[in-house]
Amino acid sequence: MTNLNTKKIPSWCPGCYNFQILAGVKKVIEAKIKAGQKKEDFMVVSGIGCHGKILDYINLNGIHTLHGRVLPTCLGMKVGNPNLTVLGFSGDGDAYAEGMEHLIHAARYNSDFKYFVHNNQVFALTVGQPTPTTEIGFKDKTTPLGVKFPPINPIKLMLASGATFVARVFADVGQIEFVLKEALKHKGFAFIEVLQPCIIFHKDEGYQDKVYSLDKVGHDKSNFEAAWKKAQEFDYNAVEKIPLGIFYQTQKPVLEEQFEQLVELKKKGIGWKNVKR
Ligand SMILES: Cc1ncc(C[n+]2csc(CCOP(=O)(O)OP(=O)(O)O)c2C)c(N)n1
Repeated sequence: MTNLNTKKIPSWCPGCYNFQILAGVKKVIEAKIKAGQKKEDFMVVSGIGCHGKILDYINLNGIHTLHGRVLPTCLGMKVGNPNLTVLGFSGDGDAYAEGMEHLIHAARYNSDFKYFVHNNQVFALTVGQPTPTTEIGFKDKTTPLGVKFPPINPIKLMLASGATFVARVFADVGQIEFVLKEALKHKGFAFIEVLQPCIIFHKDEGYQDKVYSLDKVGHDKSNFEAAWKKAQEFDYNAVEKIPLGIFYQTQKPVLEEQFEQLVELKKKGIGWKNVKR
């Protein structure tokens, strides 16, 4: 894992689960590069927040974009050069609050890029305010009376929006490796939620003791109804058991294959200069 390192010293808290996500992503990309892909084939987009620093610590091209705007930036990259492997990284604030409208449309458009949401159930960089996936009753200085509204369920939201790859993993190197490898094999938009408990601003919910693998219970990821049922087992509020793995995977037309110009661009290589308009 040497050539993807940067000289930046991580400013994440010691023990932050973001380190696990970073390590898993680097391992997979490093292997792809060893197998012949070029470093220049990859692009990383990150939002604003603790998660967003991932681009500082991984030596690949990319954009540390505006808060909530990871998805349109990824889409722009794919439309500009469909040959790129684009990986987007958001926090739950970035993805489900300010960036929410993009999320629904990203699932609908099915552009061929991969999207990780580091869900720590708080706006961590701004010191722990509640996000749309924070549990009822959570208190902080901005919400002294406690959160009153039920959290959204992003897995259900993505299933309902037509996403073709919907997964949830825990922030563990091995799980990140597994899911990224699968997502890269998938043709289309891949939504990957990562449970990434914030060790400073959110109480420890003991998620690690409550998770189980969908694979091990014979979940059929091609079955939408089964995925919908599994998605309801954890509502980000009361925690009893948390299914992890790929909830749903299907094949639908990919955005880049639906425009003649993009198909041509993909064949010819990089840049609009190659396309007759
Ligand atoms: C347009 C805009 N709105 C709000 C902010 C303030 N802001 C900076 S970081 C942040 C919190 C990010 O939280 P999240 O996306 O959950 O990421 P985390 O820090 O938890 O990884 C916010 C609200 C901003 N920088 N830009």
